[in-house]
Amino acid sequence: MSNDLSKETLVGFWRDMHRIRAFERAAAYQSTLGKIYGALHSYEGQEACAVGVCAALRADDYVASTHRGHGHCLAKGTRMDRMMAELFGRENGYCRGKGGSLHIADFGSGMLGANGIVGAGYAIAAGAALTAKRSGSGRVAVCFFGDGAVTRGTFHEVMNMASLWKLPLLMVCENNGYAQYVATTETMVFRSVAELAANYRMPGVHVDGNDMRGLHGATAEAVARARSGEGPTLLEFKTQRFTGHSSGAPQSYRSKAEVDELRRSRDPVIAEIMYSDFLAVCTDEIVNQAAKIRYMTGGQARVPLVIRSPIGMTRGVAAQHSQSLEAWFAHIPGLRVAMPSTPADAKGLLKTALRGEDPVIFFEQKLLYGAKGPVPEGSDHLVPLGKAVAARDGEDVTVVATGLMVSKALEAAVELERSGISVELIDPRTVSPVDFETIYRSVDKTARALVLTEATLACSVASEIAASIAEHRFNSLDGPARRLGSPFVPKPSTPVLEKLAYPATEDIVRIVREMVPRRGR
Ligand SMILES: Cc1ncc(C[n+]2csc(CCOP(=O)(O)OP(=O)(O)O)c2C)c(N)n1
Ligand SMILES: [Mg+2]
Repeated sequence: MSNDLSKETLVGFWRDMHRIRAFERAAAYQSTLGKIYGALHSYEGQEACAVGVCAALRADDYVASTHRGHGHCLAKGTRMDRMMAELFGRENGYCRGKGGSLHIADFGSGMLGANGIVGAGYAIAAGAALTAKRSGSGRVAVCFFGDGAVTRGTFHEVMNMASLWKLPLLMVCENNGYAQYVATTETMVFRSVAELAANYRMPGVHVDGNDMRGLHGATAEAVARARSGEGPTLLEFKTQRFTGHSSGAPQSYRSKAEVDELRRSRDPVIAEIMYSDFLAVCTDEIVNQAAKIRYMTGGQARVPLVIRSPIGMTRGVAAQHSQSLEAWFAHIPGLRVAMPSTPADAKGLLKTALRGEDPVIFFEQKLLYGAKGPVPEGSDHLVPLGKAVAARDGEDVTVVATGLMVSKALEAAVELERSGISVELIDPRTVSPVDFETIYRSVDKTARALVLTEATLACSVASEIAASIAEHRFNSLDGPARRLGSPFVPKPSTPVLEKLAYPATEDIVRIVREMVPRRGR
């Protein structure tokens, strides 16, 4: 252990910790002024971990970080000004303003990136460690992760392979006791993360994350071990975060009474996957298990599972928190996929889903959480899955839209009405199954179809609907069925680019005008 750190070294560590804290305070201030757009996850309170670990590394060693990554970046040697520029969405930021706080990466200083997906760093760091080992560069890789990330399957997969292959890898758990709004004592059966190392035949070391000498010394030992080819080490630092989970996040987000009520009223399993983007980490369970078990067992087993998941755009949360991935699941036989656009439909579809016996993915567009509208009282309000509704009657063109796109289409319809174009708006309400009959009936009447989606247009449900209209209603159509969706780019974090990354009301108006002949208009 390097308990013999000099006074100069310790003062240097102290200074580095204060730099991180000053950065976090400045960023938080700019965020309250509205100058920083996306969410920030402050590292305040945990500074000793990043500083103590990174001080034991070489400049060319690798670090894979987390959503709470500012401290890791600064401790690894990134520049404050370019980091702040990234937070401001500027061209001179480390990721040219496209990644924002959650994705800061600077390969030049070995920083492989913060990441919006919890536990994503495991495979990235293990890959870097494998590269280091194969190339004989002598580099080591550090993977920072929180206690909440330990229950992800990839943790265990990487622990196994890293030990088996003796990778030069440091697995560094910053255990602050919480995963977002949940105490991890409620989600983990084990009381110490470090103790897991024994099962994977590697050293596991538990150190107080405020004990700079101890954590720096433990890291230095692990680094020496990794460089000499002896393989990985698991380090656990007991630490604390001083702020809420992220900027503006409440520190207690729901009451005990609410949780008790949820348990009491639970019938089938309700799960909530926060942000549909994260469905990617449990796709096997959904796609290969839940969706298929009824079929594969010849009907012996049912999976009455409803997965609620917020989907689509909201402000400034970028590429890993804004996607509309409904097409992934609409593609899978055995799953039903609902996408309500009104409060009444949200209630009616959810009740139907909960009463059913098969898995339903229930996508809730984030910006619609604030939507207002009448909601029928009582428990009998059921909306069948697979039954579309005409959100507006019209004569000249059929517009098909789900989720947030319904409100955009309604805005466009009002605008078009002023120039004498009458829009019929069909909301399928579920994208699997799709109520094609209702859509076809409308197209038979209007002879024109425009299908909207918030998702990337390529391979979208909108493409499927437009293709079906073209195939089955060729003789009814006056022109090709048109589509409008998001461009084929990951969602950016800056407001200027974000605006361009989604279909807008003006786009709907423009395309409908192109489709409907001028006649008497
Ligand atoms: C795969 C995935 N699931 C859920 C989330 C939402 N989320 C963001 S941070 C977080 C908590 C993570 O807790 P922990 O790993 O302990 O890190 P801490 O925030 O405490 O630093 C969660 C659940 C996410 N970003 N990615
Ligand atoms: Mg935590």
